[in-house]
Amino acid sequence: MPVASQSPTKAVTIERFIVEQERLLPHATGDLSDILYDIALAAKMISSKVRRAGLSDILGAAGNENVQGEMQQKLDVIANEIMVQALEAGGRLCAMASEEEAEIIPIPPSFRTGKYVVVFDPLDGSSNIDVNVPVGTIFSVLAKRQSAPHGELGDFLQPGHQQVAAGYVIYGSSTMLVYTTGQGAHGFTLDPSIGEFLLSHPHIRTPSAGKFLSVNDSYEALWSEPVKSLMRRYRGLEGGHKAKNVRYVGSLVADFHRNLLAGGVFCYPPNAKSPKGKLRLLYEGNPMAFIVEQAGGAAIDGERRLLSIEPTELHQRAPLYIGSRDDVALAAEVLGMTGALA
Ligand code: P6P
Repeated sequence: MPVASQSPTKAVTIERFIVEQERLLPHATGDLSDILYDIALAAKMISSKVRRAGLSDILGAAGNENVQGEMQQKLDVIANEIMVQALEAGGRLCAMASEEEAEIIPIPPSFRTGKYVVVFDPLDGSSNIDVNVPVGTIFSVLAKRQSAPHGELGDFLQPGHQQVAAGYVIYGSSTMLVYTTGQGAHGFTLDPSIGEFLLSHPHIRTPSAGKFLSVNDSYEALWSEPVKSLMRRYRGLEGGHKAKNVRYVGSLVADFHRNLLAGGVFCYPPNAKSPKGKLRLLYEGNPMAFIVEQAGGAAIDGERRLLSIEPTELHQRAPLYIGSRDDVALAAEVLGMTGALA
């Protein structure tokens, strides 16, 4: 697909890019495009809050716990409200779901409903907020599957390969939005001087083998022997593999984004205390897996392709090995996975 020119005089806004992509799909109605516009607006609003967090006395915990039992940060609550308000009125959704809310979020009766659902983590890595480490927003869009007019839990419990769009925003040294609709993975950088996301990384391709390993090895004593062996191989201590540089921010979006662009593998293995690991499937693993596969990478849970998992719960967790294809293939081999990577 021809990608609009990258010359500075022909800056391509995310809105224009979305329209160009929509034109490639004859059956497209524009509903998905409208959802992506709304998410881009929410991203600008959250970015503005995050950029001023240290100045607006909104740092620190909100004083209550979320459904995950984690102390909610004030920005978690604000980001969640921004996402809900940006999406509920557009008439494109029949429901939403959020890491911050135990149950699905219905569309208020005053608004029309549509044929999609969106599930999101409004501010992933929020424990890093007070120390100015990059955080992010992650989202996944699915087509409604149940027949009822309003969204139901079943509309969300679909395997990740059913996603129609997925993306993330990283609030880092710059604010970037990366998304896919299945036509490649594309990155946009926010120019705060004009308030526009401009195409900066068209058709992202992740290196087949990466130089980075992202894992929290404080859990090493709790890992299985195959996982321990895999990490020794990534570190060049076993099997004659080239040692990778360990880079672990503790913020999925930051670790994933660096590895996506530079090549590498992010691992959150199961451990004796958390047999499914920590990361949530629907709004952390699946959206990242859709993006990485579109960029030529892979994502597994150690037993199967991540996007093939049939979810049974909204907030279910899944182990995650995601990034450069050859690095994930090594994980599949060492962990004894038999199915295809993708
Ligand atoms: P740990 C942040 O809380 C998060 O959900 C992800 O963004 C991050 O990758 C992970 O947890 C870090 O978890 O156990 O290494 O602190």
